Amino acid sequence: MSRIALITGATSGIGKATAELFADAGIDLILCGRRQEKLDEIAEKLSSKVQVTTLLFDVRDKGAVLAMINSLSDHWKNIDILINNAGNAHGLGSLDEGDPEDWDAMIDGNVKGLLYVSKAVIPLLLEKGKGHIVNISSIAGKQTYANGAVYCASKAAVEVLSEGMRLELTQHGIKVTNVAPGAVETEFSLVRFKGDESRAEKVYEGFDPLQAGDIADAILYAVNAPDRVTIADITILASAQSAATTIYRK
Ligand code: NDP
Ligand code: 8X3
Repeated sequence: MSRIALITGATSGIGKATAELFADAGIDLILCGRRQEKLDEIAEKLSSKVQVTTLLFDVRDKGAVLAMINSLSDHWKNIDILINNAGNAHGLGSLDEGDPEDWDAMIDGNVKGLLYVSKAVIPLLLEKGKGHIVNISSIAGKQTYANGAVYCASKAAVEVLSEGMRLELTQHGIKVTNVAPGAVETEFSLVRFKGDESRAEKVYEGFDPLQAGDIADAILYAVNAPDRVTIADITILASAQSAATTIYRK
């Protein structure tokens, strides 16, 4: 029987690439995001391969998260895999000059949003007595950099939540994988720099950055591991990157 994966942030970047790879692997999909037209486009493309449904919600909206996931039919509630991927950086600035609205977006989305989605899905996995949660953290959750402290803090929280989930859920047959990518060329920098395309492009100039599909490959590897194997932590850097902010550019 095919598995069902719920992927947050499926409209772009890593989430979208994961949806595409999962579809190739025969995994049915619940695609979540805030842009319905993107969800529809991706769902239409992938529905020739697997069953697909979509949920429109902002992960920061606790009520909407719970209502939308609870609105799934019994068939779709039979979730095997949760990919907690939705998130972004907002701004790049010092703590004295940073915009508290950006801090709210990062803490509310990357941390509280991940918690709300997990709270809605974990009971479904517990009922099944098995499942797999993959949390998308970042190298920024392991290494703090100047002007990114709030984003780094939000991802450090994801690292801790992955550990906490593993401690609580292993006994119930639920695996937890933490994935920490380095620089991946997605819409991430465009969002961080509020639509400034030339600033976003500069982030990936002079080296070969990771592509979303590279992270999707690692996620598929983790969810395809045999029952006896838990891939607990995966850190993936671009080959030109030796640390969060150390990148060798030509
Ligand atoms: P993208 O900007 O391409 O994708 C972000 C996704 O998250 C979109 O689908 C967006 O969908 C969704 N999203 C963002 N905020 C919310 C929200 N409040 N509610 C619901 N959905 C939301 O970036 P990436 O693919 O790169 O990012 C995916 C994850 O990977 C993030 O958690 C990011 O922090 C992490 N990451 C990225 C790295 C990189 O260098 N790119 C490196 C390390 C980690 P929509 O706008 O439709 O809601
Ligand atoms: C995204 C990677 O290093 O730009 O999480 O923060 S980084």
